[in-house]
Amino acid sequence: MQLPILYSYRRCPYAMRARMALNVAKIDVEIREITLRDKPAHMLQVSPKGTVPVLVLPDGRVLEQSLDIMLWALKMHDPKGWLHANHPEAMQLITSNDADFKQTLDRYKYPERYPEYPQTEYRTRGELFLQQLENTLQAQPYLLGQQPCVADIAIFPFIRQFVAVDAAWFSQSSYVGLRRWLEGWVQSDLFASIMQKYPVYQP
Ligand SMILES: N[C@@H](CCC(=O)N[C@@H](CS)C(=O)NCC(=O)O)C(=O)O
Repeated sequence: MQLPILYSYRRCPYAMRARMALNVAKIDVEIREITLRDKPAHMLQVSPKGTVPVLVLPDGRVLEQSLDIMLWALKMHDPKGWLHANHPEAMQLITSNDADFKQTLDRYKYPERYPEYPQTEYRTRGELFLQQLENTLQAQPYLLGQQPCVADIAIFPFIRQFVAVDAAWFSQSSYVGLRRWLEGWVQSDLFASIMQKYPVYQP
């Protein structure tokens, strides 16, 4: 049986969330680990924009946005009810993450590329989103309530990256709920299973 092909990059947060949804939905895929500086010709042929993840289905359909891959996988099979939470609210949070927060994250990670402000300014801007999540996570274990949902999975890889810029700062910060939530995901079996290493795909 021909498996869907997932072009992926292990450390990419978008690819992480796609791999997590596919894993939970129990959809087997052929993972093709790429390097960003030398993308396979087939990947660029089916998805010329050149970002990962890209999912190529056996019938030729191509999903080239991580969120589309997540939603496609979970609509096929959602054993943990990740789509059952308040969908518009989940999508709103993901949009905030993917737009404003991701832009700030890039600046905080690479301040030398954005010298108009010091790095601390980018951290302060990112903290607007951290504080929003913290307010929620002080009152409940997950972003939309008592159970994890698609928003937790879609957002946590980006928070993980933000925190990794200055782990000492985060460990001493007042984000108690956020720390517990992040730690839970980072230590989860799910995360361990999608972070296993693959050799770079050789066509
Ligand atoms: N909107 C896309 C963004 C994906 C994305 O930007 N991925 C990065 C890696 S984290 C990428 O492939 N960048 C292309 C490059 O650096 O050449 C999605 O959600 O899938």
